Amino acid sequence: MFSPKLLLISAIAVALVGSILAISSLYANAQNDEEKAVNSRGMGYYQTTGDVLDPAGSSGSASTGIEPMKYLRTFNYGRVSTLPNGTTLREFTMIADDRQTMEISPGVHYNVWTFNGTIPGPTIRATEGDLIRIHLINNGTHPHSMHFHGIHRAEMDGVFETINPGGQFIYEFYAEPYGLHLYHCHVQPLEEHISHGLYGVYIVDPKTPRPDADEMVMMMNGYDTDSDGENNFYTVNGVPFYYMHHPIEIEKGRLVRVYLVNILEFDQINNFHLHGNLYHLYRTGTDMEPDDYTDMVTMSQGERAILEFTYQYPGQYMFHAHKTEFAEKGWTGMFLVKE
Ligand SMILES: [Cu+2]
Repeated sequence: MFSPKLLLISAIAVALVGSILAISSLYANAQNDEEKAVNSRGMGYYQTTGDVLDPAGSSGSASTGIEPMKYLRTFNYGRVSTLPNGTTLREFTMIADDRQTMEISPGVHYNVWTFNGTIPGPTIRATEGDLIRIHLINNGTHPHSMHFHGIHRAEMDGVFETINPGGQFIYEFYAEPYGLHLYHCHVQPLEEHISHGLYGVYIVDPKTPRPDADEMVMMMNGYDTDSDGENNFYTVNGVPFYYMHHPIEIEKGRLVRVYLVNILEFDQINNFHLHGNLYHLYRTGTDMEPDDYTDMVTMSQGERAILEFTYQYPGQYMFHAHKTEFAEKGWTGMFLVKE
């Protein structure tokens, strides 16, 4: 039904169309690369993340209870007064709740368990030797507690005295030693109480303060949104990919100090890799001499470290878990170094 001549003409036509398509697709790719290069928010890196949430084009967070940019540099020093013996008293009210549902990632609603309505809970900060008084109120439907890392009496450890719904408890202890610590609920099953969000950072400053720096807190966590004992999302400071959409602005030549804590449930390890730079690493922050000068630190649950670095060159630098699965499921962010 087709003549050989007609077949030849068709073949040439197909080849021509093919070449045009190939050339235009090359042009489109070049354009895309150009767009990516000028896109200050680095979007487009995650176009093929499969069943993992793809945040490109989304706002990054619709939550009110999880505000990574606000959380990053907010330190709570408590209600301060001075005791007759001269000791500084810092009082904090902490309200545990487990009834809220929050959008932890665009379109993903999850039953969050919170201290003071946020994930992570407020960063508590004091100076070595201060007396800390925590008023815990349990507004939830499960028993909860607060277990602080650091040195304190056994009855202040938050393990045996679980606070029932509607109950209250006062924890009191001295801030020691200086360093980077954390707090979390310690009620069984522990993995349930931690994975739902009952944790926060606790910083004890040395009496002689550390050098001036742009200070920030980073809590590495995850969410098991389908309750199968494995995380579906990984984040730093509560929202997957948040700092890819909202890079953390820092100044060239200025010392940056990151208080980095790992609370990740279910997975054995987590880590932090910095691009284009190395940092001085102070494990647990309990010594003023660094333990390492590196761009990689790996931590198990409960481990923490202070990271100090200064960028010499302006531009965008990623930081992320050097565990590809975590990075691709949300644990990726960006520093924007400005002149
Ligand atoms: Cu709890």
